[in-house]
Amino acid sequence: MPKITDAKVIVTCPGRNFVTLKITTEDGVHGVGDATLNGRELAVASYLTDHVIPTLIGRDAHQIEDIWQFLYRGAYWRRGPVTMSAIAAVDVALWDIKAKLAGLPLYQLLGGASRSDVMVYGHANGATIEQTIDEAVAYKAMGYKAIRLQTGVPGLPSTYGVSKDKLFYEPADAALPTENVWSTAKYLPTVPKLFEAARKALGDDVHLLHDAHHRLTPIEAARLGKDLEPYRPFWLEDATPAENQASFRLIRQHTTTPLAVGEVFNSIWDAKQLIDEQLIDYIRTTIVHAGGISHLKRIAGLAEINNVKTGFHGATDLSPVCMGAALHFDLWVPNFGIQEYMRHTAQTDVVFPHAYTFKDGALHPGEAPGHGVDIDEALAAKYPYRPASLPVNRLEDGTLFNW
Ligand code: GCO
Ligand code: MG
Repeated sequence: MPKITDAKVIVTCPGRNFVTLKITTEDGVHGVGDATLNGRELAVASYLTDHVIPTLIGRDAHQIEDIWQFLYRGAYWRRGPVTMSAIAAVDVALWDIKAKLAGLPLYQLLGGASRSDVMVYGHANGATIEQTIDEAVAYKAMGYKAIRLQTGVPGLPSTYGVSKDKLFYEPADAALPTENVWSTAKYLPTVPKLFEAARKALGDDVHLLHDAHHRLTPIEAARLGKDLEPYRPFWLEDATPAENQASFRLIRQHTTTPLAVGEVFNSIWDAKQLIDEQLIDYIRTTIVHAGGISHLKRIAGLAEINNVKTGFHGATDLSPVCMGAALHFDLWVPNFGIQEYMRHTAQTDVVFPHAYTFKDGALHPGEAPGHGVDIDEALAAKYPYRPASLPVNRLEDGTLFNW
């Protein structure tokens, strides 16, 4: 058996913080898993170092399922983003090892390729509708077949999704949370205007997406969904906070705009009602925050029998390790929908050498054995952890709201 002899957590900040678990077997084969939880990185690092790693040493690296069950059931305290990110890191590192030992790219172990490559969506954004459309035109010229549109809201000093840098978006912008201001009344009329302008400029042969980032009530989300229908959006994301899954019944009754939810979910239980009742069209759970490949297989299976497709979260705060693992999953999963792709900075890309490549609006995970992503430890050590927090959001009268 390939016995686990070493495991360690590497925290690095090549432009932003990433937490990586590296597991090594007695034959010297190693696997890596992403454990990054934006704004709460050190909590997962400690969970792994203090509570998980000591239990891994000496185990058979091939027993992925048994180790997953041990970490999930064995903790007694089930679920939660910290626990599930830690479990995901172990799970992905072990799948990486198994595929390397088999001499196969990971997607072959999952069941082989179901498609030639993985359609991704990029992020066009700007302070005004005109700037956002210019960006979207540039994305189309880069070959993207699907583009997310976010724009500044007149009367609000800053808005979720509008970045300082092009190609990257980094909301964790200060050591302590910065404060944003929000007005749903100002936002709601802006988005249909953005989509109208986008269809005019981009035509019909491109998918357009939008993220409401948990800011609407169900009836407001229903209104927005209806208003966007003439422009045939690919999806409206996180229309309303999803702790109360039944909220989506109301949205569903009123609009045919497809709905996507799940980047903050960490287990199948967060999505069960949404999927069972076919209240959503795309499930956005990630490999890193929802228990790894082993658990996402279960979520995707439930989704498949309910006509829900995958549309995994792929923001810059998920490391290239997560992206690599997600791409193998996407290439295999029968009910694939789309993959989010926010590019990493060049600095991040060199710390995490990777086999995946972008071409014609799609990514391919490559043919390297394992998931094809590694970490350059010497380079990683040059970028020490820097505290960074996600912003908070207040209404114009000061009431704390959803960011
Ligand atoms: C997305 C997400 C991100 C999150 C970020 C938080 O759709 O990509 O909403 O932009 O805000 O991942 O850490
Ligand atoms: Mg989102």
